[in-house]
Amino acid sequence: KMMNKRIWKNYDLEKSYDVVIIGAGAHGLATAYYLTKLGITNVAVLEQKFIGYGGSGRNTAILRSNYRTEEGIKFYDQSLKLYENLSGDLNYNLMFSQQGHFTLGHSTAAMSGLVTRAENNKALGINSYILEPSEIQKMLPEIDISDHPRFPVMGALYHPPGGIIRHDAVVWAYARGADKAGVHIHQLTKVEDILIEKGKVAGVVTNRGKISCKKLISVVAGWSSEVCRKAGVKLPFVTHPLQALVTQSYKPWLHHVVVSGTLHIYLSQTDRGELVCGNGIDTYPHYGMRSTLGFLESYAAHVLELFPVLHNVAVQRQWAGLCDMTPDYSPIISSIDEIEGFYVNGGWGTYGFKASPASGYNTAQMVAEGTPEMIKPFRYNRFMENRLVGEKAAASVGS
Ligand code: PYC
Repeated sequence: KMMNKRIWKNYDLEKSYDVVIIGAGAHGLATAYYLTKLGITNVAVLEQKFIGYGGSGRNTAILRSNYRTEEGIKFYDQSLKLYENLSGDLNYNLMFSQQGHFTLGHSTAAMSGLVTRAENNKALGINSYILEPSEIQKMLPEIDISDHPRFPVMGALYHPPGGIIRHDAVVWAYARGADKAGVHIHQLTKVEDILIEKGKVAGVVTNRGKISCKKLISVVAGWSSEVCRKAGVKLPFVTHPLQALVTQSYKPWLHHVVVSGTLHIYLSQTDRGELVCGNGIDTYPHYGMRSTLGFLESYAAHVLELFPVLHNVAVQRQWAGLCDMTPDYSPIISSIDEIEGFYVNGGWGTYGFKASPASGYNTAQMVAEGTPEMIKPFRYNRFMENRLVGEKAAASVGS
């Protein structure tokens, strides 16, 4: 029964669905949307809070595909291409600005990592190349390119198709698309237990009642180990908060995304003029979502080394989100051999938002038709079989 009118509807909980997705962030909603494209519409998406409450609403909206491994590059390339057409597909203006993305290098070791990425990117058709400091200066006039900072800029990996998008709109648009095709999105619906009978998924117990299903997908960045624990599955996720901040609005000044792995910072400017800024994960694992003075101080100290011109900007808001990290800095997108019908999509670290379309697309394929080639490298058993997909050098500020 429909209870009110929004761009997605509220429904009573059905007793049974063909597929239940835990987590209504961009990945979960994209999975639901792409399932409907494959003809599977009897789907529920369960969300403990509200849609986009987790990482999808807390990230810094950066998109790029300049990864290091072949597996990562191909996957994020597919994601970026899906993003390029997403406003049209979902009929929703997502304000995707492909303004170009800099990863700065401040040491010979960092430059050698960036050169490897540039070469690997080029070999796979990704537009990404090395810039000299003088070329960087032309595109980022306010950057301090001198030898005065502790870590002078030695060069950059430049990736023209990278950019930023309106992250909330991505969540809303996928929610609307899935809803229109018949998916039930249940907010304030927390999964308390996972029911397994004779090695097969039988359903979930929620705070609103029990649901039977034969296929269950965990898509809960940050909370993956908690959800997997309910199914008795132990995977190598470790959860760290990642903090970010936004300044007041300033006239357009920064026209590209800038990342420095060495300084653990990144920044971009929104269409409204705010600077959106973040740095590395909290160094020890925890589930706290309060942002700290320590983060603010550390961000300010580091960003001023690059852009002294920012010494007077006013910070408006700061926050934290949860990242579940795997040992090789690549995700797990996998069926689980021990439990028929159970699928896990997690371990997105600090690089999950940009993966949302490809993550949803491939997860839907996996559930409907079997694991596509694109995501076979991301199966969970790679950790037992020594087939890691080492993306640490491309995780930007993930370490
Ligand atoms: O992987 O591009 C990235 C990123 C940006 C901010 C956090 N991670």
